[in-house]
Amino acid sequence: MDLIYFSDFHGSHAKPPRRIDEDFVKTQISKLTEILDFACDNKVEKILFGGDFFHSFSPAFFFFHEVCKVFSKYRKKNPKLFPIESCIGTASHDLEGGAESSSVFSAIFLLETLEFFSFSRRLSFGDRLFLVKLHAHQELKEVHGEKFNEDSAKIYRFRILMAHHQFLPSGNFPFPGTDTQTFETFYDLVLCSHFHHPFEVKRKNTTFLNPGCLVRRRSDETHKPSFYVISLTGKGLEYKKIELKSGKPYEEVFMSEKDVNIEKYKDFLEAFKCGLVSQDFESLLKESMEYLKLNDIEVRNKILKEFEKLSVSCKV
Ligand SMILES: [Mn+2]
Repeated sequence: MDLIYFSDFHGSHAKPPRRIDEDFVKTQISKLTEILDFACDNKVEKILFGGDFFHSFSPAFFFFHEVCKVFSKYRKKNPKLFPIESCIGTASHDLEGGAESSSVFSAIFLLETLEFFSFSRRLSFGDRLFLVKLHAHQELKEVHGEKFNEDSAKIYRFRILMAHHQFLPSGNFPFPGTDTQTFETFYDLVLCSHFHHPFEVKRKNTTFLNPGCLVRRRSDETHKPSFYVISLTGKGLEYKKIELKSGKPYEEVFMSEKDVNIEKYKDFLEAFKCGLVSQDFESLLKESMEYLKLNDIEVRNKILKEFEKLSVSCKV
């Protein structure tokens, strides 16, 4: 049984400021179709999507329509791939504005009605797979309630948690979240999203996978757009990361680094502000800049300067 996992599509009609695509909508649609083509050509049984399908509360109607056209086409081609199993992540972004008033939320329910997405809390595939979803803004403790007792562990061969949650690869990265090293889990696999940078972490019997965002919107998102193929076989659980053929090299996607300005780091700084408690800022910054492959002294100084302002408001 093969599954596909991808996340953080962040679809939008509007091109992010630093992207240089001629046609950003086309770029995004091509990534969706590449994944769906792969699924059709490789006997994939289910597609799992980690959340953040749209980027904002209000996707433009024409963009929404483009997405529906793609899904309709592939549903005809391979009905078994639908609905796509999804976390409501739509997002951390979309739900923050208030679910009731959000047109994205309405759009998502429309998509669900059309059977493109399923947001059910959990599902099982025979005795092979038990999948639990942690939607955005659900507390981790809610899935702790899903722990397997010995009996259910005997029934289901594979246990997967798909979570639109800020799982982080290590304890010292200055973003707020849950360290994969400290999260007790009974799952074979935790499919992560929300944090847009890819990682693979193995802890005891659990593997944490994050393919990163499928569409790169911010210029610190330097990875190649990828998805995972997860195979559940008689031998066990295997996974493979596949880079999208349509994913262009970083330099062809974003404006050159010469155009760097402090605007680019606004989110980064905000994240810093939230993540800081009492850690040593200088070393955190150094580590983070290395992680984000930033080595521009001028940018570093600008961040430090900005931080001085921020530190006034975030001292605990
Ligand atoms: Mn996201």
